[in-house]
Amino acid sequence: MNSTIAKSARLRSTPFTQRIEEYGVQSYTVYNHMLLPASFHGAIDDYNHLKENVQVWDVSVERQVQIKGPDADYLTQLITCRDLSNAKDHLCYYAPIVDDQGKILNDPLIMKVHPDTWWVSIADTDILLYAKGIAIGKNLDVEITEPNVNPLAVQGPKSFELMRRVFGEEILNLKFFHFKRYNFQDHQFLIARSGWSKQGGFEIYVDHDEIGLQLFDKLIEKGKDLKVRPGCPNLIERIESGLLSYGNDMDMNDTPLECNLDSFVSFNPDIEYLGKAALQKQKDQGVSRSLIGLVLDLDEISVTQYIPIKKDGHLIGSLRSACYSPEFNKCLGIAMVDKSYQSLEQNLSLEINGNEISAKMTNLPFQK
Ligand code: THG
Repeated sequence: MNSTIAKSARLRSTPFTQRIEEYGVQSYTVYNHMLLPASFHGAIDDYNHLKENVQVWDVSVERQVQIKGPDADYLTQLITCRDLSNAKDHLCYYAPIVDDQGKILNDPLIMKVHPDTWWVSIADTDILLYAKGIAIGKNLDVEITEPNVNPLAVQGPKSFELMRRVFGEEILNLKFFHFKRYNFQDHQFLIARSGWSKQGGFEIYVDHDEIGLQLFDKLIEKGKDLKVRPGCPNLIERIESGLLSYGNDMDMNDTPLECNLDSFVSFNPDIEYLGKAALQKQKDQGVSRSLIGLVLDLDEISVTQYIPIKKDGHLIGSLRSACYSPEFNKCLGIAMVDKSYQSLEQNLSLEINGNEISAKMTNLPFQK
């Protein structure tokens, strides 16, 4: 199939789309109604390059839902099961958003960017609408907007050297999941030591289109000898690293406890959020299924929808993401599997795609 995506204003471009195209983006996916580059030189080439060098990613699709006003603390806590009561104004919090049944609606990073203002850096669902609905229903004094913020991620082992060249020595003091404001062309950008890879790096929250483009060009120019390239989140790298992808590995039929996100679920009696009672009940009873890693005896695999997993004719779960892993020289999968069928490190024969496949279950993240 050689079809392409028909672009329109509804399928939003980003301030960097023109550059991304000049640098030869091969394919896009759609995320938060916006273009997200999906490959530049093919998955394996992009993967190898990311693990050795540095890439600049247009991750404008990581939209910020801004919650501001006197009730901002209350509303932000109400929609997430993570305890934000002591949230610091220089730290990023991975914080699942859940509904009244404790099901995951999104898995953003949340940051308190000013005393009365939060940024919810969302995955691919319309959290602005959810937050507005709750604010209206509860008559809260908040303003909920999507500011013109378009993150650029600088990822890869050489990201530190590249960022040092552009922002100065001081950027190297920024610790993992901390954020701070740094100057470029007399403009202050909020920069976090974060990003959706485990190769090290930063995310720059670009809130000025024109200076943002100059910044993009400067990163490419200063990184020439570091072999910098425009890039994008990489399926293989993120599966090997155990980074979960909302909409792929989990959706609104799953709870954080079923997705091994227990450490981001608060049962502190002083914390109030939607879905807490349902999650407390599930915790007390124990989950009946959970996400687990699969190491598959296959040369290649591609998952574009949940694939049923059967054992002796019984449906025992679904395979949700998978790829061939150069690191493991096998295929790795992330699957939701009934607890009663989970057996670690044993070779099992599973029926996947109608074929009997030898698989080993293993804890996430994958260990070599
Ligand atoms: N950065 C920003 N916004 C985002 C993403 C991001 N929005 C969409 C999506 N990614 C949200 N999901 C994740 C999932 C995992 C992580 C970040 C965002 C992540 N996890 C670390 C890990 O699993 O090791 C750390 C988690 C922790 O210990 O707190 O980085 O990437 N701005």
